[in-house]
This record gives sequence, structure tokens and C-alpha cells, in this order.
Amino acid sequence: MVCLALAGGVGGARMAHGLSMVLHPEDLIIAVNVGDDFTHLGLRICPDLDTVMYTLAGLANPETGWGIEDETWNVMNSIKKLGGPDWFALGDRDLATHLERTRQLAAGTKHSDVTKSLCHRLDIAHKIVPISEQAIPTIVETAEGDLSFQEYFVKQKCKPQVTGVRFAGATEAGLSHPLRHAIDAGEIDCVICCPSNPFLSIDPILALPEMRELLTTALPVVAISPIVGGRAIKGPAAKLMREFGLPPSTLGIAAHYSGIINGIVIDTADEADVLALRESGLKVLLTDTVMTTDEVRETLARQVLTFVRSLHG
Ligand code: FO1
Repeated sequence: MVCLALAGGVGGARMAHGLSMVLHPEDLIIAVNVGDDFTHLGLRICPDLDTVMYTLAGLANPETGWGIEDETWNVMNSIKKLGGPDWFALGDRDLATHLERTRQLAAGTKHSDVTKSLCHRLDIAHKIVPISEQAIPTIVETAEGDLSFQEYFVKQKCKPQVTGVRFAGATEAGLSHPLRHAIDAGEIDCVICCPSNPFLSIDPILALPEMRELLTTALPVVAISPIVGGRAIKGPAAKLMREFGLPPSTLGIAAHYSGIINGIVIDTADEADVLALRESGLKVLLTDTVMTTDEVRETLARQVLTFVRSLHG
């Protein structure tokens, strides 16, 4: 049974890490959002791919969730001194990833192959694949005008009021080669939407017509709610839900994924929502979803896999 995990951001990376602890590399494909990718200081930067890579490689900064632990900041400090842009924090070791990715892409290597080679060098056995070979930049529509994703997220710290989100070129973009191959070979048996931001990390993946098509087949699809006790574990998910007129709750998450998921995994803090979720036709798994330690990630992954398998057929 090959499980396809859709991931982006820190919550996605942590869930993907849990799944990698319990699934053989042949049984898991981690498909990662590319909407956050951008070119900065002349370098191609793919934050969601790198966050998943660093997390699985055991290199991630445990405090931020992104970037590398015990970084040094010599290049950033020098850029700042020279008057260059320092709003997006690139550590010295992290910069090596961007330099090497940019070099390989400029030489004509496909995005999925570059990712494969970086993963191999970081001793990651599991498959981490960009959702597409193409760029699909997320544009955040705000009361102050359109912003690129990182301008909204990092430069403006998610403060502008969001009126919409769009994914440039998504409807024309194809799935990356390894994903297309796995789907054509009929390998995928279930889909897990990691507890990533639904609007900024999972929607850009669902915006690809070929992914939508996959999700309309009879595959079991479950989502792990990134909202716990009315709050986002990390990032602006709850703020966005309010801005989009959805309740910042597991019910709002279920409404957002309506027609896509068969099951939802929610935290014990949200037990009061179980009945309403079941009445909406969803299967519900109630458990501890806040992935504070590696043990919790692993336990949650085991429970999610048992749950999604129970939805099969
Ligand atoms: N997020 C921030 O909030 N501030 C930063 O300066 C920042 C730098 C950064 C550098 C490399 C990288 O891979 C990720 C980085 N992130 C930073 C996270 C990034 O904005 C991601 O797109 C978000 O975590 C959303 O998934």
C-alpha cells in the first residue's frame, strides 16, 4: 500500500517525518507544495521542500521548524552590511542547498531530480517530490493589493488582511514526473493531507487538475486538522479561516476539504466536534495530534495509517 502524503510547511514536515518512521521507503511518497518557492539573491529557494528534507534528515531547527539547527549567519550579516535584502533569513549551511539547487536547475536538471539528488546526499531514503516540475507561485490577494507568498508570510508577517489566494499557472501545470509515474502505475492506495495550512500549503497542491482527478477516484483521503482548540498550531491558518468566513475549528477544516476527504483526524482537545463531523458524513479519528516529540509523530503516524486503511473499500 503506497501512501501519498501531501505536505507543506512545518506541520507537514513533522507529519511526513512520522510517516517515514513507520513506512518503508517504497510505501511512502511525500508530495510537497512548491507555491512558496521564489528566487531571492539570484538563488532558487524552495522552503517547503527544504523543511521536509531537513526534518527527515534530522537537521531541522527545532525552534523555528524551518532552516538548519545550529546555523551560522555570516553571509546574511555581510549582506546586511552591504545594504542587501536581509528580510529573508538564509543561514550559511542552508545557503549551500540553495546554491547547489540553483546550479543543478541552471544546468537543465529537472526539479524532481535535483530534489532526489539533494535527498540522496542528505541520506534520506524516503521519496520527497515537488508536486510539479514547474513553478506555481502562490499570490496572496490582500486589502493592500497582491503580494508574493514570502512578501506576505515573512516580510509582512501575515499581517495584511487576505481576500483571496491564487496559484499562478496551476491549471496548466502537470504533476512532477515521479508522481505521474506512481499514479500511472496505479501504485497509490491512499492520500493523507498533512496538518499543513489548508489555504497556503495544501490548496496549491489541490489546484493541479491531475491531483484533483486522482482525488475523485475511490481512494481513501484523510486530513489531519492543523487547528487544535480553535487555534492554529503554527502560522496564520486560523486568521485566514476568519478572513474567509470559516469557523477556525475542525468543522471549518472539514468544510474546506468537503468533497475531497473521507476522514478527518482531530485532536482530543476538539472532542466536542466529533458528533457534528460524523453527522457531516466523515469518519473521525480522535487522538493527540500536537507533534511535540518524535514519539508523538511516530504514534500519530501509526494511528493515521490504521485509520486510512480502515477506510479502504
Ligand atoms: N520563515 C520566516 O518566518 N522568516 C524567515 O526569515 C524565513 C527564512 C527561511 C529560509 C529558508 C527556508 O527554507 C524557510 C524560511 N522560512 C522563513 C520559512 C518559509 O517562509 C516557509 O515558506 C514558511 O514556513 C511556510 O511554509
